[in-house]
Amino acid sequence: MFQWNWDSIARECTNFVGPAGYGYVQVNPPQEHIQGDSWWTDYQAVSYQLTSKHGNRDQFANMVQACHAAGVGVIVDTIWNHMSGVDSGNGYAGSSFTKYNYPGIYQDSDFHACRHGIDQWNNATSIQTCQLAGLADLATEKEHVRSRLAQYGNDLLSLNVDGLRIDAAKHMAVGDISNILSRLNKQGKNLYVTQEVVYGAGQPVTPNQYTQMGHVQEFRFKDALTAAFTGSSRLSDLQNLDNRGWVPSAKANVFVANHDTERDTHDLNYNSPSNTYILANIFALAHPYGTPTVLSSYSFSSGDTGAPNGGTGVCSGNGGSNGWLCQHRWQAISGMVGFRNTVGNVDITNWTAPAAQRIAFGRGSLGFVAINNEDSEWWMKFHTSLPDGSYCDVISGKRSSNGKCNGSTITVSQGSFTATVPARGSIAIHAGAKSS
Ligand code: LM2
Ligand code: CA
Repeated sequence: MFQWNWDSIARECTNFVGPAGYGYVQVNPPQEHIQGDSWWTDYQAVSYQLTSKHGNRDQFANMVQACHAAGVGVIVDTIWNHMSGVDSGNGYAGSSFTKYNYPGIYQDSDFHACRHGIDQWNNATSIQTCQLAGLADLATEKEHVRSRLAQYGNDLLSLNVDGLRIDAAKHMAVGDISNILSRLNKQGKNLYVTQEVVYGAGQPVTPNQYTQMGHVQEFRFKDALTAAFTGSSRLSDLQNLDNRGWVPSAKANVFVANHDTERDTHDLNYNSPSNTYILANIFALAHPYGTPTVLSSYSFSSGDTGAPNGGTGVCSGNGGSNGWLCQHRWQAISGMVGFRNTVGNVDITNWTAPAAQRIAFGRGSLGFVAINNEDSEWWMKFHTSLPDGSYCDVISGKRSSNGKCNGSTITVSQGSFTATVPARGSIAIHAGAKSS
């Protein structure tokens, strides 16, 4: 829920996120940050007070409670690698600081001696002890720094958060992250951890090195989807994703876009032509590889532009309003969340790919999806293990409370069905959305 403030996330958990079946919301960094309107001020930590442009400590705690009441866990974007990158100033809550001195928290000796940007991407020491985007790099091997970061993590846990996204994990040694995590008072909680380790060809710090601490964001999944949906590689080659040297499926956190990649013109985002962004999200939710994250964000003309509507997220129906996109509500995406929850971790069955940009596959007797990334309709007889019966296509609509589909209905008979998959479109049916 990129740049949504705490009060609006609390409402959206109740109104949509919980009922749609999402497991978690991921929220932006809640700690005090430098002043300024851009979204990225969040990533320049100034103190660990939970006062930020997204709300205060009480609002944060209330959001966690509201999301829990809706059956949704809260994952917090957590910055352990660095503090700010500006010479001096006052933070959002008023704390004064200089780049290497945060009174009462850190002093100069708590930062790495490398005081310039990362300049050797073939050298782990440079990647992990020099400055990412010029941000003062914490000496995460030091006792004081580790204990202070753990104190921050424990404060979040005391407010009942369910997971952490570890920002810039690649820029911290594995041993530093595992040490800090070992200090957290989980009290029996199965804390979800997802680590941002951007794969870089030939680099010495790799995503696979981080799997012992939790999930790792597998950026190669996003790269493969971008290539396939833009036509520079074949969609039909994406059946088996577990034999490519990526992090093992059970450790992979995957996505089509995150808040960084949606600002990169080489990647897919809501402006991508020919419905490719939606089709790629359908693929990510349909394919068993990894644990998918759906980005919900806002439209922007400049990459720096901060949230619309003062950070209060608003959606209506299956879409967004006031500048918010509300991707999590889009029919195809929320429909596929139901699909994912129904099919669980059942393997792919009945894979068929009659053309490079046309694929269809089942998930055993629980679901079936077809994706047509061509500019013409695709009519076909599909073989499926779904039991005979009528199913709501969850891409074009949903199952209403009266049991009828408000989109198209697909009837399976004796292990097959015929359907027309729209140009640059998709159909998906599952056992949790039968029509009566
Ligand atoms: C991340 N993951 O590792 C975040 O996902 C990403 O959004 C963060 O960068 C980055 N790491 C640091 O946490 C963003 C943004 C940068 C921005 C930083 C810090 O993409 O552009 O850098 O947050 O706010 C900005 C300026 C940059 C300047 C820097 C330091 O854009 O020009 O560098 O602040 O003042 C001198
Ligand atoms: Ca570092």
